[in-house]
Amino acid sequence: MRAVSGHQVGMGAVSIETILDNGLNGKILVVDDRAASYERIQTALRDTHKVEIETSPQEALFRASEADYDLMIVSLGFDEFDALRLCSQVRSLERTRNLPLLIVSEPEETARVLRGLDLGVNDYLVRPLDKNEIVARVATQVRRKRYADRLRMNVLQSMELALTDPLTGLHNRRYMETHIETLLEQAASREKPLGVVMVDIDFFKPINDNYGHDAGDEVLREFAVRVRASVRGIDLACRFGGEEFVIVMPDTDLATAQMVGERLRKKIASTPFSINHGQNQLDVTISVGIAMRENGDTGDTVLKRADQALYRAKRSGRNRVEC
Ligand code: GH3
Ligand code: MG
Ligand code: MG
Ligand code: MG
Repeated sequence: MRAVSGHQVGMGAVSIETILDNGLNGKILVVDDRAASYERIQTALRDTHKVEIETSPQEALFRASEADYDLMIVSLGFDEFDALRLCSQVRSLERTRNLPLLIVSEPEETARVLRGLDLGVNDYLVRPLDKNEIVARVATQVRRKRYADRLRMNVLQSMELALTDPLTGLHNRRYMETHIETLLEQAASREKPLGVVMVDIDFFKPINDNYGHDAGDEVLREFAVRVRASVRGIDLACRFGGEEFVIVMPDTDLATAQMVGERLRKKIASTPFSINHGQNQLDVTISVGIAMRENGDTGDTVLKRADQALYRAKRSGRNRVEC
């Protein structure tokens, strides 16, 4: 079987609220191998949706997992293929499990329709197909899909917000405290080193006192930018408290952790911070304490040793790295 390229209808200028609420302009994949059948569906939907046709169920599954469709319409009348198998595959794949499914059946196929509904098919149409019914049922599914997507997005966003520090965009302490336990377990089971780098800005309170709280915030934001530029993707950088930051570095030995700490210290001390929207330049330094994972460590114990090293860095004059 050969894939037939779909007819596509331009979306035009439509407001997002219109798109969300009227169930129009859906991206729809029709899976059917008989031209007379899919052409009828295509004709009914072509003015209000972007319709693509696919004659091969295997291809359809592939396409649905690659692109974000709003609906898949599957005809039960496939000659050589169990269309319900396609439906159950769509439901079992991670990438497609939320894709709405609408099946098209013959009047005598009630048993298969019921099986389809059991498999998680969302709705069905019975031949002969009525144009208005196609349009109405498709709109319902497209609308539902968009509400579900929006809901999922909101949930993800609020989870993200609860774990992010709003000032710097770094992870917050809560995120770090749960995540460090996982990283420690992984490091222990793989017998790999793990470094914890704790950083505190030196004499930060005078910055607030002399230049104002907003200037202090600017320093914190710029500091986070420099931290991000200094760590790898697998490192976990977080704002631990007011002007205190922690970087957890998996697969990192002491020499490397010291190098990272030293590089960050230099990066802060060597380039002044711009505050009050560029009006003033401020020299800032940091003190850094490093601890390495030991057997039996919890997040608390390794963070405590990093904090003690940080305290030594402060005591011995600041703007330095201790471990
Ligand atoms: P040290 O070198 O010993 O670390 O001295 P320090 O002044 O940096 O330490 P201290 O702990 O006395 O002061 C930290 C200050 O950080 C006090 C607090 O008001 C300020 N701070 C905490 N969170 C924020 C914030 O979100 N924004 C600003 N602007 N200041 C903050
Ligand atoms: Mg302090
Ligand atoms: Mg400080
Ligand atoms: Mg502090």
